[in-house]
Amino acid sequence: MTEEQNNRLVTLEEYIIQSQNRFPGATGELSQLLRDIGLAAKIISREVNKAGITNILGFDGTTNVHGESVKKLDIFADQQLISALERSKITCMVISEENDGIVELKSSGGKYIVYMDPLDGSSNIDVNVSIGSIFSIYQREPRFDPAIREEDALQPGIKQVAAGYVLYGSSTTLAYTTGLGVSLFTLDPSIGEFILSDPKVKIPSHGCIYSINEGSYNSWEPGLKKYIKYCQEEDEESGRPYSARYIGSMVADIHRTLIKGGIFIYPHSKKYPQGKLRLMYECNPLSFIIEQAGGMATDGKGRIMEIEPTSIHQHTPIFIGSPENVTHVMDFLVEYEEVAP
Ligand code: AHM
Ligand code: MG
Repeated sequence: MTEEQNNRLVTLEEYIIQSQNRFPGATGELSQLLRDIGLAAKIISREVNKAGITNILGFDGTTNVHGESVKKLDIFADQQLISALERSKITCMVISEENDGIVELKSSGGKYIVYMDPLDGSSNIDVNVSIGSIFSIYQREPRFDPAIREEDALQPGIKQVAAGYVLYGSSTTLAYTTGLGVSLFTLDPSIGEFILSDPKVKIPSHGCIYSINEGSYNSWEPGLKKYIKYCQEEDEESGRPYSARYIGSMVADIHRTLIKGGIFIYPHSKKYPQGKLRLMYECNPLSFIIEQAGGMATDGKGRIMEIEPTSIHQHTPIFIGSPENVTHVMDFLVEYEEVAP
């Protein structure tokens, strides 16, 4: 790289400071939080890249709160993120896929609540397929009682102050939003810095890719079956048949959807009556990102980010992606809605 090219690179640190300077009243606390997450992401990325050559790979013999097998890297990522958030003393509690209840931090007076899935798609670790970390940040509503309570964290997605993901793929990519569009960064391992790759990424308004685990086809609702058949039909004018792509790592599937457009669906089914994915640390943050890039995210009935949560680990179906594709699948769901006998 030439010296001139080097001088034009904007690091995550610089970008966060520049963005903060645009708001004269900003305290810098949220910026600090994003920097801490960025640092933890670099450490996780390093471990993910060498997973095959260290004994960190594989099951650690325990199960998480959902009864799933936990891999050592999940625990490593969980600990890295928690200790990064602990360092900056502005987060009062963390809710993580890997912990049953809330994790109260030493800085219990801190004003932020962080939800996270430290390593999403972890069943893909052993087969060298992309995985990711997801985070979602809320402010704690001010009140007199200083005790930390789980109810403080039960806020709808529209109240997120920031959210993002880190994708550990062929390169490590970080995407985040504070509600002013979505910025994308790529980790340059030679200098250990996230470099700005797109300050305002936009999702295509329509895409020719659908992404769903078709193994559960038989237990889908009629409208969804019809929509997927529609995607597979031949029609040159509308670019069909669409391509099917399903990685099985939500972060990777959403990242592709963000860049190339199309739709990602995880519906309810016989096996997962409420859907498999978690509202608070998978669907809300990724919906915030997709909406900020110009896309849409619904549970088949309404906007994901308007769901009033009743539990920190609750599940939801999700239809997310380019606005035209999401609107279209919703039309199918309504047209072929099953009427209770
Ligand atoms: P995880 O949090 O245990 O890794 O599970 C979530 C993952 C998502 O990344 C992905 O979209 C989904 O599970 C895939 O599920 P399935 O194998 O049922 O298609
Ligand atoms: Mg997950």
